[in-house]
Amino acid sequence: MTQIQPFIVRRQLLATRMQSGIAIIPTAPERLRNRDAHYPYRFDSYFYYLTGFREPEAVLVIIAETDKTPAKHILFCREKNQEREIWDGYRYGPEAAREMFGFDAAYPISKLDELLPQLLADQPAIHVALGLDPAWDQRIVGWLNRVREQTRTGVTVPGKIQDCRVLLDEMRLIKSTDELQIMQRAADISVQAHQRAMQTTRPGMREYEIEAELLYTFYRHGAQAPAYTSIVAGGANACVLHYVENDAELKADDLLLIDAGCELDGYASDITRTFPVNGKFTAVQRDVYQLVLAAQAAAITQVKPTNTWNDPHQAALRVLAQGFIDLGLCQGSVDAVLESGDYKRFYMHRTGHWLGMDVHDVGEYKQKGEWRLLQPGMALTVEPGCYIRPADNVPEYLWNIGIRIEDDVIVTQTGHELLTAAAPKMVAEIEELMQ
Ligand SMILES: [Mn+2]
Repeated sequence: MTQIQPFIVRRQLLATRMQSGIAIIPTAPERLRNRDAHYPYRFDSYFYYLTGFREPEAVLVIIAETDKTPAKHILFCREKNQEREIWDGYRYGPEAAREMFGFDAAYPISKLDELLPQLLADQPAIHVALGLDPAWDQRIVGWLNRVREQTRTGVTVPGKIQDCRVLLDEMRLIKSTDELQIMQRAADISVQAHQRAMQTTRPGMREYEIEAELLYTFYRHGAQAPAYTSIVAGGANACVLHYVENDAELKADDLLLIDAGCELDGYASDITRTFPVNGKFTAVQRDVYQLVLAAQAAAITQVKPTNTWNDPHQAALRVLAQGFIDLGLCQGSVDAVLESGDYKRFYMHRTGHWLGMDVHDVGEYKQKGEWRLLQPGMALTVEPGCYIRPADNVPEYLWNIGIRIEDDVIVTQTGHELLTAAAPKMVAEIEELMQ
């Protein structure tokens, strides 16, 4: 059983930051894959962040304290049901859920439409994620109208609707120690998966065989799912940024790019490694690889408080632009290449993203129009790359080389810490592991 205290503390913090009113936060719905078969269930990140509760069909209600009443945390969840539990498995039911997850009250989810209008009445503000799900929006509007129908009895309708994600995104952006511990464990599993992929890869195998090794390692170590669809891209496929077919044959002289990470207890990891299918870099492959590696090192150095979100990206860009000039891919000075954006033919994405419960995690990248400062507890990826598609003025010996190197980085008081440092990325390390 997960420690429940951190979830209670987060609910208390949200209630304080709301200042007044009521927050309504549902978990994710179950989704059909085909006919009556469902996709594997994944709770909503906001809901889980505040509850630790993993069952579907649940709604969290938080009421901020007033002069007269303390703050209140309420859960709506599925009732105990002997018949359904035989088919679908254990469910807590309101009574046990209230006790186990530290709520002030819990009710059956079937009571939602009856109780919500009562809870909404006389609240000054309602905090919800509007626009996330049209059906859910409709339900909220319905409850508000139910309150409005009763105004002649003296109740008032919430006068303000606020997006609770604004507060929650800022909370989620700064990871606590217990969150970072889970993220480290997720990263450790993904590191092992990448090591196993390197050790297993041989010319003639199919990309999906390597994907199977990744998934095997994730599940074997207790991860609940891949955090996103794994990219296993040999040769030219590596130049397709979101390649997910994963069915081509691996050729001896090609590179293999793997972008894969597991999700553990609600938290994502996200690693990319690129290595030669036959275990030995050619001279050309090594030159481009060392360039991306140098760009990554320059970017990681910039991850520290007092620097902005954009500084690692700028550092990577400078190294890559110089490298593209040296390789004959771009012409002119570094400044000219950066200015014109000519580098985008070979590096068209940014150098990272926030990482957390969602692989592309929540949190604003700019504040009042300026790149925001990095702060201790932020988690991000650093993932420069180089993708050389066949083109007229590109030397043919460089065609179809696609390389990305990605690590998960935490901002600390003094600088940064890598969660994924143990995944081999030096040329000598990779070649030795693959021998
Ligand atoms: Mn990433």
